[in-house]
Formats: sequence, C-alpha cells, structure tokens
Amino acid sequence: MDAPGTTARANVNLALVKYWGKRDPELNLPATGSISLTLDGLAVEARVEFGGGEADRIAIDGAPAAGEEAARVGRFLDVVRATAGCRERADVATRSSVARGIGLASSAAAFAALALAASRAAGLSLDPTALSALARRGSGSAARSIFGGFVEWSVGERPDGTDSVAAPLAPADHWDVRVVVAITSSAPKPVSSREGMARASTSPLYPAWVAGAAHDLAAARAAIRARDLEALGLVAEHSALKMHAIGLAARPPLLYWRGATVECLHRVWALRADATPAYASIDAGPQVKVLCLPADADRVADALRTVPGVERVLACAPGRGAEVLA
Ligand code: 2P0
Repeated sequence: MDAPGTTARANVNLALVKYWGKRDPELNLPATGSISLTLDGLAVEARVEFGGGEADRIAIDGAPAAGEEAARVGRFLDVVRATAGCRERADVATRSSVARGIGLASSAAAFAALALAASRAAGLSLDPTALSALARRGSGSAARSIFGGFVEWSVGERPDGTDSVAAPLAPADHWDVRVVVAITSSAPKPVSSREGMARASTSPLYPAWVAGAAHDLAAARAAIRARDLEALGLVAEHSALKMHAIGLAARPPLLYWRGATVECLHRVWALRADATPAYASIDAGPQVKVLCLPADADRVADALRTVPGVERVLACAPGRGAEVLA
C-alpha cells in the first residue's frame, strides 16, 4: 500500500431532526433516523499518511493528541486498516475552523474528513455510501457530513450497520437558507454526546422520542422538498426541544443549556411573534442555531448578538459534502 498521503475536508452539519440515542454504541447505530443540513464554512481538514513507525502519530490543530481523543482516532484508524487489510501506522494531522467540544459538531466534520482521507491514503476507493458507513464508526453524525446540502441518515435494520448510512435528500443549491449560530459559551461541554445518549435511556421520555421519530422525519422530508421554512423550522425546533427534555428527565439529569441559551430561545420566539420566520435548534452544548431565510439573517444575528452572555454570532449557508483536496 504505497498510496501517498491524502488531505480531505468536510463541513459540520446541523441536525434538523436529531440523532439522540443508540441501538448499538460500538457501531454507532442510531435508535432513530435523522435529517441534517451540511453547513458551509465550519470545516475540518484531515491529512493522513500510512507508513512505518511504531505507533500512530496524531496531531489535532497543531498539538499532539492525547488521552481519549487520541484513542478514539486510533480506534477509527484500526477500522480503516481492517477494511484495507493493512497494518501500517498512520501520520494524522487535522485542522479545524470550528471550536472543538462545545456542541458545534466538530467531530462530525473531523470523522467525515478522516474517513475520506484515511480510506484514500490506505489505497481504498470507497463510494459515498461506504464512506458514510465508515465515517459513522468514528462519530455517528459524521455519516451525514459526507454529503452536502440536506441529508438523511437511515436508522437501518441490520445488526452489522451496513444499511445505517446517510444519503442526500437535496443538494445545497436546492434551497438557500441560513443557520445563524449564537455562541453562548466556549467552555468544553461537561458531558459528551456519547455519555448524554447513554443517559437518555434512563429518561421516561425516551420511548416517546423513539416513537415520534418517523413522524418528524416525514414532516422534515416534505418540508425540505416543498421549501417550506415554517414547516421545517417547527419540526426542527420541536425535535431539538424534545431531545433536551429527555435530558431533563434523565437520571442523573442532563442540561446542556446556560442562561443565555434560554434568553436566545426567547429572542427567537419574539422574532417570530414579530413576523420574522426564525426557528431554534440546540445540540449537545449551550449554543443556539437559528434557521431562517437569507434576507432575515442580519436581523436574526443582530437580535442574538444583543442577548447578554452571547459571545459571538456567525451565519452559515448550505455547504458541500466531504472532498479530497490533495
Ligand atoms: C445530531 N448530536 O444529530 C445530534 C444532536 C448532538 C445533538 O450527533 O457518540 O458526536 O460520536 O455517535 O455524533 C453529536 O453526537 O456522537 C450528535 P457519537 P456524535 O447531530
């Protein structure tokens, strides 16, 4: 396997219908399907080269990786090596334009970029479906970041997960929307998504979450097809709030929100009451992501920027899928 090093880039994605809970934590097989929008401008680049050496060398944003972060990438490289039938150690360097571990989906972009770069560097030429299945092994939501635009990750049925892969619903240019992100805290999240999802199963609301997924997915699919912002926004907001309600009722309880998160939600609802279509989503962190039309993005950003506790605000358009850079 003499394929030279490969660099790939992938964008983060925002789940409009959330993935929250696993039927198989080892393979990252979800309990429900999910639908996302890949976002332009929040990306991770990964360079991978296989060769000699005693151990994998992993650098994240210029610093050697350690602890669980290094172990997680190492386990992912083992999956790539097993698929390619190779034993060589890897040199890995990732660079992120998005803060890590604060609920901005950096792991989705990182493992989508790593799946593409590592599989190519190992001499594999995987199609996008196989790449999605591979990326899922690193981080569930990475399965969706292989594709651009609006994407659905199927729950699948098979125990080996081969049918739990993402596929495009509509390309990025199908519908020009914006996601305005209000950063309310840059502190690392105290509970990982992995732990949060494990805890979800202790919540009495979890069975209702799983039972409602098919309905939410159908509503989101139809809204994306019809470019109906109100229909998509309402189901996305509902999905996010249900996900966080699970945590409140879990044992021990789990709440990713800070005070400014709540104030941003109220600000979004005030915008809506004032005839600006804007809909909130929140992931495993305190940041608030607001779906709106391009013409309203500045007004939404201004409204969020003045919420006490908001550190900064950024706006993202629909983005492309993972791609090889060199
Ligand atoms: C999502 N999140 O659908 C949901 C909503 C956060 C909230 O997927 O354990 O990093 O690696 O499969 O994908 C974040 O969790 O978790 C996530 P693992 P992942 O985007």
